[in-house]
Amino acid sequence: MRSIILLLSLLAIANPDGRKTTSLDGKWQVIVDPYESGFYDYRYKPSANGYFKDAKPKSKSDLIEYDFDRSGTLKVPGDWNTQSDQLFFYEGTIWYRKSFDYERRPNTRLFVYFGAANYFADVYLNGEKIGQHEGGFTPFNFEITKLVRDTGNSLIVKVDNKRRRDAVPTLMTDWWNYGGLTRHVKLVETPATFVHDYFIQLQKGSRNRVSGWVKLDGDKRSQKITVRIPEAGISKSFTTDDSGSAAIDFTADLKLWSPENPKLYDVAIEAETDQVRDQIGFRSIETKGTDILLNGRPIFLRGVCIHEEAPLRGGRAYSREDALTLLGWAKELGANFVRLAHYPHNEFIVREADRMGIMVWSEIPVYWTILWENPATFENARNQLTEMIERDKNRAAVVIWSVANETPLGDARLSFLKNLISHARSLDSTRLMSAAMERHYTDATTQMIDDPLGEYLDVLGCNEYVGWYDGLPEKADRLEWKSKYEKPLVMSEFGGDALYGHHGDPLTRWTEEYQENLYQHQLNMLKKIPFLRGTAPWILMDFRSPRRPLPGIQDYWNRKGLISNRGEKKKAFYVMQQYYREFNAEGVR
Ligand code: GCB
Repeated sequence: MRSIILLLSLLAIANPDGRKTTSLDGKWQVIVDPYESGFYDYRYKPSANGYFKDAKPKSKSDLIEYDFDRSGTLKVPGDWNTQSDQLFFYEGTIWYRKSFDYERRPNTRLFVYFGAANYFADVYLNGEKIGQHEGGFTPFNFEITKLVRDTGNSLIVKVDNKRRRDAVPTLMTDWWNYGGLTRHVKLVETPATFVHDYFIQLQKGSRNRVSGWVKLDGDKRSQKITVRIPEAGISKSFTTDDSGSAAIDFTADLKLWSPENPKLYDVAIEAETDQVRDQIGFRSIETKGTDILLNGRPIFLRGVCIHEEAPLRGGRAYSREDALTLLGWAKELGANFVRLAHYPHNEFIVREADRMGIMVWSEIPVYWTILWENPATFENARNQLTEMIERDKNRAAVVIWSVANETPLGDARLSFLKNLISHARSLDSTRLMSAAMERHYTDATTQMIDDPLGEYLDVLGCNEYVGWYDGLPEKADRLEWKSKYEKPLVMSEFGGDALYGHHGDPLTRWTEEYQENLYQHQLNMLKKIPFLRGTAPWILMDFRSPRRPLPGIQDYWNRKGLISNRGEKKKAFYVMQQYYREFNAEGVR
């Protein structure tokens, strides 16, 4: 069951007249349920009287074996693993309950919106199931207009983060499986017919033609709508058709968004029954031969990869403050680009990137060895791709959608990814498509990019660990890179682990000196690749990973950060910073 009504990005709604949002953040009562006995009966059949009923004994003889009121609490937003030592390694089900009163205004509709729940959510209001959602990193919502009561509502979410072979991501990843209601939860009250979604961007290849669409949802589908950009003197009206949609198309003289001038315009979408305001930047992004062109001019993506790991405190990042710290460090490094790995990050970081002038690569967790032949796995990946694009399609910062990371060659994988790429293009024809692909040695010193996926991408992405998993750092000096494709390459990962404060000679693993040396040799190699148009070292900050147990060094942290999880900069940070300083303001050497 997919959510039928899309409420867009909640951060878009700056206009409180027509819409009202109420936060459900804070403490929720929780029941930890490793056997899912609040969901299944002893025959492992779905139970009619599960915990979602939020029942209370009606008499002293009644048998009810749970009680939300007397159970513990967890903070929302927030992963459960870092809120309690007992839950640190927990993978399974936790039931969340929030009680609330709500007086809905007349002629309105009410939705409950979740920024993300990792991984699978079953949602109930007042004992009735209102929907379910799969995928841990994208928003979803359900309409509760008819079910909500003025007082005493019980909203219950069963969140299950058990890993599954057929899921996206699958069983094996190199990041922590933080479970829970990891992003904000809100009630959103809209007019009976409301602006359901819009796409307002420059048309591909143009720098002055805005085109897209607006969609209404509700009974009064056919309305006059006006798109206004006051600062640019734009006020254009359109009429939505019987299905509530209108195409929009107009020319405008706009200051274009770029890292040097991340200009955002106030944009208003005014229907007869609803109004939405957003801040939107306009820019073009294209490729020509091996160049990436931003607003028609070649640009080099001076990047860094980021996991959604909270700076300083650890756990899943979810806030604007987290985003400002991470992007602030990226800026200090000299970056004009971030790769948000390996799943869609929270909306704050994308919004802040828009404001700070940092280009974004955004991706879905089609990571390593997904079940390529399973139709349900494909549908799931496709849905996560849809939800990622739906949320962030109006952000100028986002220049690349990526569909996969280090996936193994094969026919089923190729057709899976081809289908994802064409789906993404059908939703958004304006951005560049990429993926971190496979590559191989044709001889001891030649790296060849010839993954058949390259044919379908605009930008080639490649992860390589020369000097870490692949030889010692000086191996990079001997390598030559070749590509079968006349397309730009972004080196989407490279690096090695170092524990901050651990010192030794440049050939001693885990030391800052080893990592520094590795970066020096890497950069010598990268500078020689003629079709290289971007770099995103792995990674900005250390992040938690169950695959990294080495005591005293890793302690379940992947230590490839240029910055430690406590915010300390390692020596390699300054090597990368120096390299980025060699570029001019437009990012070209
Ligand atoms: C990779 C993966 C990334 C890992 C990294 C590593 O190639 O894409 O998710 O964390 O290597 O540290 O091994």
